[in-house]
Amino acid sequence: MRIIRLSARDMTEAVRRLKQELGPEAVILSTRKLPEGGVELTAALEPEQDEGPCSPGAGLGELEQRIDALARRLEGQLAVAEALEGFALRPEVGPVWAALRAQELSPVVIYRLLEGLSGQGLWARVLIRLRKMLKIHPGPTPQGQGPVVWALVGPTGVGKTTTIAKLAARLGLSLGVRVGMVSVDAYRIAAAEQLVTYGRIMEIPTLTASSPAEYADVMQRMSDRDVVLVDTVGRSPADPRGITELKQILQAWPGTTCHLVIACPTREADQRRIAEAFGILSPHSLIFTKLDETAVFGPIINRVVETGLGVSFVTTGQRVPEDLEEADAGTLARLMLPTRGQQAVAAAGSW
Ligand SMILES: Nc1nc2c(ncn2[C@@H]2O[C@H](COP(=O)(O)OP(=O)(O)O)[C@@H](O)[C@H]2O)c(=O)[nH]1
Ligand SMILES: [Mg+2]
Repeated sequence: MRIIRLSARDMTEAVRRLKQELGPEAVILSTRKLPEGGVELTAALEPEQDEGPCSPGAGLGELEQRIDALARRLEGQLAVAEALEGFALRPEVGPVWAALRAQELSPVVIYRLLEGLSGQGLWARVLIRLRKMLKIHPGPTPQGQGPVVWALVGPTGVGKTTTIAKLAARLGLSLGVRVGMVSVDAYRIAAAEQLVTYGRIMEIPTLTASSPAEYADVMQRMSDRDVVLVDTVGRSPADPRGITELKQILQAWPGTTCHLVIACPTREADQRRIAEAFGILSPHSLIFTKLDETAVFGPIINRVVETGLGVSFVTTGQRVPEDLEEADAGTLARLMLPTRGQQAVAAAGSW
């Protein structure tokens, strides 16, 4: 039996609060007037009616079921909240909201894109806002005093090595920039071979390092270069220790700037985890790869908004050096419009 005692201004309020707290089954044991004014009420409840979801009586299976049910309810409520947000805007905004959601732009971003908009020409105005939101970061350009150092970091298999080869070819072979390449790899020296091979084919000096001291030494030897591109062995975002180790190596040359490589087809929640995990390397820009492998581009702007970083490059295929582009806000913004949005903008003449 559970006993509770509560005081209130008068009896009506005391009974209302008792029902609220213990439900209709509570039994009033006694009441008394308090000397300082108001009443005090003592009530009791039988234990079986008192059992909360986590009481020792509930079996594990039952608990799991209750948690599942709760999770489902929460998910449902979130979906409703999301929809309400959309409809709270103007009705003509609904289809635009839905189309942007299909591109997996986050509700927060969509809300910012559509806030205050109504009437005709919605897509054209959304395009303008998207373009403004899409921050762009310039690529590596020679500064004259010592090399500009770009280290590409990110999970395995996203295209870091390939992107470095494309960049090196673009800068070194087409623009005549003195390029050097460094492969940083604390464990698997074999992974450096891919870059060394590219270096040999393009006749670009390529060195490897697997400790802070080696990295500092190697960078010293690159001091006559305009741009040094640093390849890193991928780290799983689930392995913060590996990322910290990488940070220790890259810190040995303070001029190193990190640039986070994310594969565009990676799902939204995983991309967010990746950006968080690699955040300890304080990246300066974002590079999105494999744009050719997906038709969903919203996560690009989600990352820009969440991280506050600009996009420097995007890659659109496996060919070295062709499939690399400097990021452009207009082009990226248009990618995020669905076909009918693009048609609407084109028809309005504001393409
Ligand atoms: N479709 C497509 N494949 C790419 C692109 N960039 C890289 N790849 C491929 O992705 C795979 C892994 O690339 P790699 O550079 O070794 O990734 P790393 O582990 O991050 O260095 C290779 O097969 C590349 O050819 C791209 O933009 N599009
Ligand atoms: Mg690699």
